[in-house]
Amino acid sequence: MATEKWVFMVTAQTPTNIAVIKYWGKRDEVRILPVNDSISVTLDPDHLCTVTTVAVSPAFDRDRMWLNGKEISLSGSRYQNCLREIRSRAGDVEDKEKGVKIGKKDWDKLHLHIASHNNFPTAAGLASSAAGFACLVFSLAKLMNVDEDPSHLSAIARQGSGSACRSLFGGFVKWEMGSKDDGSDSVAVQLADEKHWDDLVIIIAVVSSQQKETSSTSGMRESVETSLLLQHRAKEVVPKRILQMEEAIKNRDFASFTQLTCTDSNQFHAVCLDTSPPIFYMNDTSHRIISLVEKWNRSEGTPQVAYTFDAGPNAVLIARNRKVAVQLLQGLLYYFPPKPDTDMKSYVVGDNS
Ligand code: 2P0
Repeated sequence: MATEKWVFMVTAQTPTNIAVIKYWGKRDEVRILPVNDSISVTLDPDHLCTVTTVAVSPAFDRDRMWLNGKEISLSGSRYQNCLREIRSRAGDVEDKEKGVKIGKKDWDKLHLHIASHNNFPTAAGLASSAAGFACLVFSLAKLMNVDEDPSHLSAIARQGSGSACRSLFGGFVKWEMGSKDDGSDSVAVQLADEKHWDDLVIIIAVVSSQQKETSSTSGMRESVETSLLLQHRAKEVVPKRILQMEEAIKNRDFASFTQLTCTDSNQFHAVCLDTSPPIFYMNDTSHRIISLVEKWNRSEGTPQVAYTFDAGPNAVLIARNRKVAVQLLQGLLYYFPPKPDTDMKSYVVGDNS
């Protein structure tokens, strides 16, 4: 390593993902190991995403991170676990022009500066931690020349936030819960790439951009401790649903996809209600959106739109094609006209048509 001052930087952009079969509940809180498999769709990288720049320099005296322009602490175990795992896999990096060579062992002595931005509300149930930790791990892996495939990187991102492991791939992604205590087989795998089903259009109706009252981490802990429905869901329901969803995705079977997606979202929120004390993530507007979509799907005779809600009131609506998406947007704007400050704004994301 040369002694003169230099900085190496990498910038990466990572989209968030939306689960169609939900992760809710951990069997190991430290390693972040789930009680069931989950399946998600990764959004178009140009829409809801995190952009992270990581830099290393001998001029830095400690690891530091800024999130949306504000410095945050890196002392928590989730950040520490990701940094440790990445550093332990770092390779040699050489820049002949700068005359700098960083050897594997040097990474333990060098410090990092990390700047991360979300282009959507943080902690409002739009999976900001998923894009955030996936982007952090991916950009660090590039900076440090980590020679691991995305599934191995996903096991590191998982230790930052469970859902983050699924954002290392595009398209449809399964997070396999794994069975090993060390979590080495709790990884994400791609089921189908982003071109496989590119008729689908995802619309996110932001019902509220406020931070949620119950974080996912504490909410799922309370559900694991108190909800009998969660036990039934994890053991009896999800394993069958995962197989059915894989089949629906493989065959681009929108009717089955919609039935499974909506039912799974509703069961996840039923688990939240079955938790003591109960957790309410959806609000009246969320319920009205569900009724609207259900009525429309029934009136058409075949499903046109799937809905799913995460740990917040915002609706993720998946239209079977662009024509349906246009009709859906018109319906949303008619029934939920935006009002200043309190309104519901609609964003079109994942328009691949
Ligand atoms: C999911 N959610 O599968 C589910 C559905 C919210 C509802 O993954 O504690 O932020 O960091 O592992 O990943 C949100 O949970 O929780 C989540 P941690 P995470 O997308």
